[in-house]
Amino acid sequence: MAVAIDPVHLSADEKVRATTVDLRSDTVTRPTPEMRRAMAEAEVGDDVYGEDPTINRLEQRAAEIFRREAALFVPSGTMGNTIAIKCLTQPGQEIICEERAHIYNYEMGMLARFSGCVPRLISAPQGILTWAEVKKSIAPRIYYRAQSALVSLENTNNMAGGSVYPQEVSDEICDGAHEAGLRVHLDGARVFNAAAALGKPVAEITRKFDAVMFCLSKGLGAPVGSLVVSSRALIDEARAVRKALGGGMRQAGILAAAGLIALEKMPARLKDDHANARFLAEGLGRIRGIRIDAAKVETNIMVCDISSSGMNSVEFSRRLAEHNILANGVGPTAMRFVTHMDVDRAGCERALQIIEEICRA
Ligand code: TLP
Repeated sequence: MAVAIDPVHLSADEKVRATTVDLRSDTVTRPTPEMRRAMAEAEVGDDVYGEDPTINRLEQRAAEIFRREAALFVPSGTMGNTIAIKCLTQPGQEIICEERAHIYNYEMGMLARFSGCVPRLISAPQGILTWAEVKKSIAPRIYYRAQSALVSLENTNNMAGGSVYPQEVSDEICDGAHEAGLRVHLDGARVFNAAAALGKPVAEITRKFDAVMFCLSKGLGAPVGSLVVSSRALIDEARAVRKALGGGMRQAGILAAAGLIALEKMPARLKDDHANARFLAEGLGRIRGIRIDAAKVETNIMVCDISSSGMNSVEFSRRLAEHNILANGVGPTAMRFVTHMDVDRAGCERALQIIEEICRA
């Protein structure tokens, strides 16, 4: 008699993980088998001595890809932004950014804490600033006003739903700011998503910025790490600031090995995340109780309004989690959904089915 064999050998934990659709962020991805192999085999050295060959290669490749003089590997996007902004400002100055900017809202007050600067916030539809708005926010040159030193843009703009700067808009801001004597930083945590949406190389869309921070550990799928790219002089200074912040990482070539795969191979697949996000947004748009303009979802992030569902975002995310669908509230009645390499089309379909059931109930 044939014996029935159960082909599934998952622990209870693994079963939950296998059925969970995690749409909280693209930071949740796990390294691919190829990344893990590269990490195990990475050649390493002491990076504080500049002797880690894998980190040196990653920094060199980042500089080449962004067509800049130099790059610096840092442990996180927050540290990358902190270092770049410290190098681009002096204490007592003002930094112009959009009101939803990550550097202002989610980086523990680092502008004040490490650079001694204050933010000048601008609200902008879809989170996309224009030169006309930035120009109006520049402090007049009066002795009692903190002087504007830096404009910081975020591309894609996370909390505005992953919106993308048209290149002419960011170019105009950079040109205008430079003419006015200000410098421009890019929080490009997801600049590869922006490049994929625009169909242009990252080097082209970032060429006018003084410094760019980008993350390997978001859509590109690496477990850890970000880079700052800029001129040789700024990166030399940035290396010292990184050390002062405790970011000198010794044999971190193990991390850079995964980062190299993220940098070389993963940008090509971001369009799949964008297609899944659009699919999810269109589905959400058809569910009663949810308001979203799917046509505005350009990359892998969407923020929707759930006020007419009768639930707040805490309740909504708790109900979703009961069905192993994870998503974060980003306001009392605003939910954010983020697609990434560990969520496929079937996962999006399942999420939509559960959201529909919850809203119907
Ligand atoms: N963003 C995280 C949260 O902190 C909100 C996320 O889940 O999206 N810039 C931008 C635009 C970011 O979205 C993030 C992380 C960072 C910087 C900081 O990166 P890390 O988390 O590596 O410090």
